[in-house]
Amino acid sequence: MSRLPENFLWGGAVAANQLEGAWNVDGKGISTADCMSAGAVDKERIYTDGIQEGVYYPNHEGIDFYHHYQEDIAMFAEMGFKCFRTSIAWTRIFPQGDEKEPNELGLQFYDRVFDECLKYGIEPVVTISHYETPYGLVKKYGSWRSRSMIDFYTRFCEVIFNRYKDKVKYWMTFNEINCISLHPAIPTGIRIGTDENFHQVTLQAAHHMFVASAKAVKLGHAINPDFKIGMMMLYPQTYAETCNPLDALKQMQAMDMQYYYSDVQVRGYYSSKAKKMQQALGVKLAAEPEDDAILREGKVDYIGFSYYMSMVASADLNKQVSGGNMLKGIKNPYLKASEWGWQIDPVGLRLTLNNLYDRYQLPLFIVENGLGAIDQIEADGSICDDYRIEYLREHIKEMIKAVDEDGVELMGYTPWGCIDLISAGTGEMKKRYGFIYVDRDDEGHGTLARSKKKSFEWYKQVIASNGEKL
Ligand code: BGP
Repeated sequence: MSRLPENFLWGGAVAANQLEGAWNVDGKGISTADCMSAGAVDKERIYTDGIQEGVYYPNHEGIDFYHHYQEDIAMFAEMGFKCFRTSIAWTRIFPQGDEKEPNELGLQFYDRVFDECLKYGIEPVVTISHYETPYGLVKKYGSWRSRSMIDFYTRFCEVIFNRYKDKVKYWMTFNEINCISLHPAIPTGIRIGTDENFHQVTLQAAHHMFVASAKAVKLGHAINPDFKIGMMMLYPQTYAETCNPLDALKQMQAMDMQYYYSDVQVRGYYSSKAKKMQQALGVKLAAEPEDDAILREGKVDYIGFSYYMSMVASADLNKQVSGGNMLKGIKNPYLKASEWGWQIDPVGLRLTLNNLYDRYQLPLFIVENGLGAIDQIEADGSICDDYRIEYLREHIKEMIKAVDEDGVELMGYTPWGCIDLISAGTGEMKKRYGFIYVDRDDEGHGTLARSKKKSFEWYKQVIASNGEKL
């Protein structure tokens, strides 16, 4: 007897910009992700102003999923995937972002991808905007700084909802929407000047994204009432460093900043606390009178989230550090960390599921989880990634407890990077998450051949047993 629902959506997750490659093929325009350089000396990537000669952009080739999707989806099917989370590259559909009519060749690519999934009974789960924005919109309008983005985004949604309404049921409006407050350039291309109030810029952009997301939800439901349209956030489970009430207060405030994003999308309004936070940060939102109604009418159907690690909050400001896609911070003496310093915390996933479900009472979907690691290829070509299996096994155990013992409503689980791809934070290939190895290195060399890691067979039995054989 399985402790998870029978229709539980096991699968894997990727994002268009990190694996498709073919960055300028079939009419595709340039996106912000196409302007992300490889990791520099400090390993953080740099967002360049357009594409510059002599700079290496790993996203340009990705793992060439654009031409390998059939082979890759066949391998997902072999593992028994029930769903596959990917995103639609906005610039395949609207190359500059503000065209009136979409690019038919771009639309056809996703027809092929979704048809291939459906052929195996794999349900596509689509992130509408995953860490990329058409560069044309950045240049011309300043990206999400501008309210005009709402119309470009909803037009994009209208086109893809209509086109794929019989193929795709599960959608998410923005990947890790709360990350705009950590690294705005990656998803939006927004650079914030030293003379600007960082929060004014990011929370104003977020307001535009909230309105756009809410409009998309309403529009999607009108096009197909069966659509399930969710939000997606990065969830940094955070502990107080000690039982000092001041540490507890810091912990609460750290989470308030994250809930700022989910509250609006789930509840459909800014809470009184959110408004106080705006004031305290010196933020004055420019909004239109209709925005309140739009937010109210566009509440999401479920909450998707990514979970990789947990954090520690301290009242001692000297201890707080954060940077890039990596949420570096205070060391938790009870936890081990990945090679990239991400603190591994399976119980934190159970807490996360409880926190979110208690707060919102909406179905949850773990749409990213996993261990980025350097894989060694043995002489016989095999890859024995026991560390990855252990990471996933321990997280799945806690996930099952949250469902079985705590009563959390959970739709599915899609580990990140089910096939090796470009790291969003560092641009590296060597930071791998996949069950499927891709022969490609950080300089872009390799045959792109796919092969199974040990975790491939392991995950296959996990799915076949609905989480009982771990
Ligand atoms: C999330 C992103 C993904 C993915 C993942 C792993 O923040 O939604 O796009 O990349 O993190 O991060 P990284 O690639 O930096 O290891």
